[in-house]
Amino acid sequence: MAEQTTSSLQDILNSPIVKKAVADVNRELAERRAFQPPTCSVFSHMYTILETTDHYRFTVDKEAERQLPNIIGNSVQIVRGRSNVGEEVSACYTRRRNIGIVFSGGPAPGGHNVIAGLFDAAKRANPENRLFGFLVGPEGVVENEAVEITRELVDAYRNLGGFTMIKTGRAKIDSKQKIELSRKTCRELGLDALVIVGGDDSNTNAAFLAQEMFTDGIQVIGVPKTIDGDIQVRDDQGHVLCAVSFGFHTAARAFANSIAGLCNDASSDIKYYHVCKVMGRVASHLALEVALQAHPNITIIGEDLVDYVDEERLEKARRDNTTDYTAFGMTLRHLSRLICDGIVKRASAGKNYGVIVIPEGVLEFINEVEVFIMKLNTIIADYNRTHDRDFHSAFPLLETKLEYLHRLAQRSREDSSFKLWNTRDEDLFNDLPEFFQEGLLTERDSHGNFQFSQIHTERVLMGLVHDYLNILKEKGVYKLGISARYFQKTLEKAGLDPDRIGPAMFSNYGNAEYFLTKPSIISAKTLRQELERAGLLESNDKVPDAVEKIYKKTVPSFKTQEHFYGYDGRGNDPTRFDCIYTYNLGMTVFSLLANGSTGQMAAIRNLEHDFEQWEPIGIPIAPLMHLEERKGKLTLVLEKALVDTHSVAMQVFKAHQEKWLAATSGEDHFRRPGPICCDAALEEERPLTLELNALAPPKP
Ligand code: FBP
Repeated sequence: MAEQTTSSLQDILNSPIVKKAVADVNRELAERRAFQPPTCSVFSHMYTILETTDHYRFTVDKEAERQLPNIIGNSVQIVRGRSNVGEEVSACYTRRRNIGIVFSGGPAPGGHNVIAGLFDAAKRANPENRLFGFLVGPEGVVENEAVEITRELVDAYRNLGGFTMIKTGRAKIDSKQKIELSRKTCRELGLDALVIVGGDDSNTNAAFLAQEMFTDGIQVIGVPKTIDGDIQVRDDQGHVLCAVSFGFHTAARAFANSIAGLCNDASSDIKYYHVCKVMGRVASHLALEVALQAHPNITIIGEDLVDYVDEERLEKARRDNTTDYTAFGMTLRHLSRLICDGIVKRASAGKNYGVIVIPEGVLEFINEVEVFIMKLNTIIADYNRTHDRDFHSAFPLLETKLEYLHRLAQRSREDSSFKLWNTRDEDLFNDLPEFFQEGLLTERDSHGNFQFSQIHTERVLMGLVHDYLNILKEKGVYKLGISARYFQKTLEKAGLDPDRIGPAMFSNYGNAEYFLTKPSIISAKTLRQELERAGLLESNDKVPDAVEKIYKKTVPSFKTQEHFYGYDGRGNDPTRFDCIYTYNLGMTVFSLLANGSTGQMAAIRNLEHDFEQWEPIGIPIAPLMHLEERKGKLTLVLEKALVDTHSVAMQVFKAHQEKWLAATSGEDHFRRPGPICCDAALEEERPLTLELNALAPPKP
């Protein structure tokens, strides 16, 4: 008997259905790997050359000029296709090359295709060209940990998400010693060029390495990667050179698709507010794209909060003949009230559910938090500089960190010149919930950036929202509207006259579609009082069951489910847009290298237009750099592009905010962006923000 079970299990395990179910390679994967992204027309030629243009101008930072003399004079280069070139150019283009490539920072969908595009272009120019992948990010460069990238390896990862092939890391080549070690690695491997695929910080790194390795004849090219979408390049006249970094479209589509599922859930079960924190370390590009893709009821855009003015406070100050500086700029409390406003409006239309999108980096735009982050960044950086131990190992517990801050506050009392952390800071900080204090004191990343993904922004905000909704409930402002039809039906069924009870219970009884109980009715007791006052009940009468039932339905209970959309989306397999974009970026990298460029960032112009208009280019990195405070020091970096609140995408979003809030009778206006696939004609061609902004490019 036992034998028979074993053999029948063996038969089952051998069955084609089981084999298919447990195989690592399924049809979707095979189809993805087989997809051949189309290439820009210039790449159909045997050769490409670079046309340097001075059409694009940049205001150059003096410090960039001083620190990056070898590459500061670079200009924009346009890749042009040529079927024939002179012998010298041909020899240079096809000479044997060793190229190293490294991923830096968080994964972004499409990275493998940058490698594939570069590999294919390099092998086409000369089959003896070799490509090396540095392992686990820039540390691999410093420590010479590399693998040779073969055709088998490339084929295994074509069109696939993640940076799995060679992994990634957040180390930074930011000291003389690390730069020297990197040069040594490049020399040992006999590299002609190094390609750095990364975000703003990593492209900054690329510029410094290009500067340092200039005399070695080793070229360095950057590639704009980050799901945050904050590498966007325009010249001084506002000409768009790089509209978006790769990975943004996929991450936004993945988030939007999941959030669309939550929109379905919320509007089916009608009992939850789904609160979705969406990645984006600082800028809210992802949240804006998600809003356009899925139309959630409330979306906060960090950049939109900066110029916020609390008109009510201002008015009160005017009346009192005083000045209220707290009326300018957004505070956490103000923001929670804006969210409450939307929730209360929806409730009055009978909707006790919805979807709220909060960008991960929203706290960057909240004055009070921003001040804390800046001060704590400086405190941590100062401590690390002046002590032998790192701040976080010296004070591993929140308690010990707070003690240290307390000592600083005491110091400010004794020494008036010490202003970094005073007793007011301490009082305000002590008012914050413990998990938020902990979040603000978490370890900064290797670039000295505050790690917003590590703190529960949505929890902080929603805590305040909960508290304020309770206040509004007590004030009789936050109520669920009762549909006129339901009220009538329920009362008539109980043999009661709706026209007698209605005016006593509701402040808007009559023609409204949703009736709202009077502000004075905030409990069963106050309901009874109103009915008595209207002469509908004697003091000993019981409130009719039907009326009580209706009343209970007017009391909202605010229930939330929190979600974080980040790591899942940035690990998603790329959209068709990102597959094509990145493959062509890889080919652009090779064109830049084969034509001798260094200190340039590979990019594709006209991404916002049809594919036929895409134009591969090289953008000079050095002229884009400026001074910014990092780890408490002014440092030369590439500027992050924030959401332009005057852009067309933002205007379109704002014009639809009220509609998508849907605080009216009738259905919500949710949109279904659909799943990601790389070859479907159905999939949108590019990010909506890109398409919208192309309608009217921003003014310089
Ligand atoms: P990059 O800027 O390196 O592309 O990373 C972006 C990002 O995904 C942010 O959206 C997020 O805040 C952060 O990385 C998360 O960092 P970590 O991977 O260290 O948790």
